[in-house]
Amino acid sequence: MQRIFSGIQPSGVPQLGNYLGALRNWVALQADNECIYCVVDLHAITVWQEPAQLANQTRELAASLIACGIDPKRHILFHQSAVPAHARLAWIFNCVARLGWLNRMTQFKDKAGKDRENVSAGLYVYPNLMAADIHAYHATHVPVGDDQKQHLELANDIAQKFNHDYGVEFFPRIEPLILGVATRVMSLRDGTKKMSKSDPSEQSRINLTDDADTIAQKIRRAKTDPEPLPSEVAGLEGRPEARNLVGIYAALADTDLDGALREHGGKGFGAFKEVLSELLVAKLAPIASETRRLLADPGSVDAVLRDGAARAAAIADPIVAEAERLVGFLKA
Ligand code: AQP
Repeated sequence: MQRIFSGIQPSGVPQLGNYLGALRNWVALQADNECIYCVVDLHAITVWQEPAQLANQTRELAASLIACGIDPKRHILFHQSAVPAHARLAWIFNCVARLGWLNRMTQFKDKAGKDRENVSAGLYVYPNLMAADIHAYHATHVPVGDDQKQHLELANDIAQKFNHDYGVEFFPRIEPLILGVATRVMSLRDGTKKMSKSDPSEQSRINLTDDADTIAQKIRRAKTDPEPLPSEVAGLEGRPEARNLVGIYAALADTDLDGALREHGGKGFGAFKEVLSELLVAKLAPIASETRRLLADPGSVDAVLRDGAARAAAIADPIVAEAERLVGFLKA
């Protein structure tokens, strides 16, 4: 049994990339592992979140996760701000990580863009908090989308430096689990840009709460090129939008790019988009309706999170207390 940890930000409604790159794998990993899944609200406020909405988004995301198949009874589901161990260890890691390491983080560069001077300091040290999230549980395996690979390498560097500086073997190495065909789902409007819940364009993504008509309309309007689909994967070269739609289809149909093209190669996008919409609706509509059902009783979702936080703290508190002792903090 491996201990798995992963998180998702309540920075909006979860989107198809979150589902295919992460959530679907989170669900599958529950069969053979001890899983700890976290709605990372501390991470979310690294960019502005309306206070009136953040609590709702946290609850709604938790409901979506349960609707996707996360089992909060057999595993742990909680929100990050309810377990102070994350912030305590993150501070220690802020003092272990080197500025040069953070300067290389491509997600910071992408998110800060040209406005570097004006983004929060939190956005810059985001990877240190992410390292703390994982190491606070001595988790060894972390299922994520492709975009988080660099942050996990940094989490290993931080653990290694901590162990070296304090002369211990305290934090274990972690392994990223980047699973499936759609490890990087791209925007429906621009095949070179990652699909994101915070993209200002609603048309760029499929939300896990979208109804059938909205899904069909977004897929119909998705950017494509005029050529029909190729019959072989090599024919997707230089066609990022086509590759993205075929990748989404393959992931949902439990096949690979070859399999999808064997089935649909030669078709025009009109016909292929129809098949893809039907598959999306079949897979996502049950998640949306279960999310709505759970949210009809918000108190019960909050109770799940409270219970998860107590169980998460019971694991993380002694580990973080030991890290603090190793650092030399007085434990009176
Ligand atoms: N487009 C994507 N394709 C595959 N995986 C993705 N993930 C996110 N987008 C894609 C994976 O989803 C998990 C949770 O992500 P997150 O909410 O913690 O942060 P993010 O990666 O920054 O996701 P978003 O949707 O782009 O959020 P915003 O817009 O708030 O920044 C992670 O495992 C991630 O890899």
